[in-house]
Amino acid sequence: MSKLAEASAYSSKNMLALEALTDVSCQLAPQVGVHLFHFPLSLCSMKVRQALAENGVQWKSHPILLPAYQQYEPNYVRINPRCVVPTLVCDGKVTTDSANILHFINFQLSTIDPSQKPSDNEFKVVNLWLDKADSLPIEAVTYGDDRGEKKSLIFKKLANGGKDHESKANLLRKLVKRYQNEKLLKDAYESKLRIVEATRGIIQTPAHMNALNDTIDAALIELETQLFAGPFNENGWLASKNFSLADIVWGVVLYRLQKLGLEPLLWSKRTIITQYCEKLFTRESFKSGILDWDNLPKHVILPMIKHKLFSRIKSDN
Ligand SMILES: N[C@@H](CCC(=O)N[C@@H](CS)C(=O)NCC(=O)O)C(=O)O
Repeated sequence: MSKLAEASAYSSKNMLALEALTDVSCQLAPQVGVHLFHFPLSLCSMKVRQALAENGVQWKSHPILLPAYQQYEPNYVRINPRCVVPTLVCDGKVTTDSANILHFINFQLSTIDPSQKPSDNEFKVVNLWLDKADSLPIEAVTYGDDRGEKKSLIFKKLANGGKDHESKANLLRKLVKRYQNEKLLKDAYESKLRIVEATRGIIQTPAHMNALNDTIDAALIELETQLFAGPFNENGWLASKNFSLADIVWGVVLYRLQKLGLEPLLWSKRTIITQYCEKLFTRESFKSGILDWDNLPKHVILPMIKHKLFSRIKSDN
């Protein structure tokens, strides 16, 4: 089984995605203050919103409506050529890739007392757990795994056998043609098309999905072992005595797996993971960064419906 099938398309193991940007000037981005381009229910956006809350950073919200494919609009792609959310902009400078953004927030923007953060030594372990979470193939599981019996409605709709990825691929092919004379856009759409097609291939191949389930299973066994052996068992967190970025990313991953109805299959017998979830999900920053965004507000829903209708009419022409 190829690495591609087992890891996220954005994992450094895959080398499929365009390189992440770190603090790169962009004329099209807002020039003053901290801005986040994100989608309320996106996993990577959740991580970044919680990190902003944890680190006491004030920010302005720019919703990018994924179901309306706003992540492919030229003016957004000129800011984030990966055609994904989240994107962080700080005084006109762009940082992309959620893992990269988390580091940027933690080391460049944080306003909290360093004594409340992991020590330098602990940070090595934090990074290890960040990498493990980042390489999990959560997108394919979200769209392709229909084992969860108590899956929430919104995720039931997403698991449609890869149809969503087929629509995205069709749109991206049109965009590659339309913008063939603007190199940045053409390269961005081509790269995203390769990722979407690879992900669709995985979702639609049962053997790949089985391998992927095994990857998730193995990761949860490792998580359980670390919770027993590491700082969590002494009233600390996953990788360190103090709360860290590793807890943010694993909290979000576990929350997504729970929403997919996979908890009974994956960790109902691993009580230490349930205890860890309870501790994670009751943290204030989890509430403000994730739970408060769970119900899409009207100002997000209405433009999304309008955009869907409008773009359907446009693409029918
Ligand atoms: N971790 C990568 C991946 C981000 C990612 O996959 N974002 C998803 C939402 S969680 C997205 O924007 N999907 C839209 C699409 O693929 O069309 C990054 O931050 O660049």
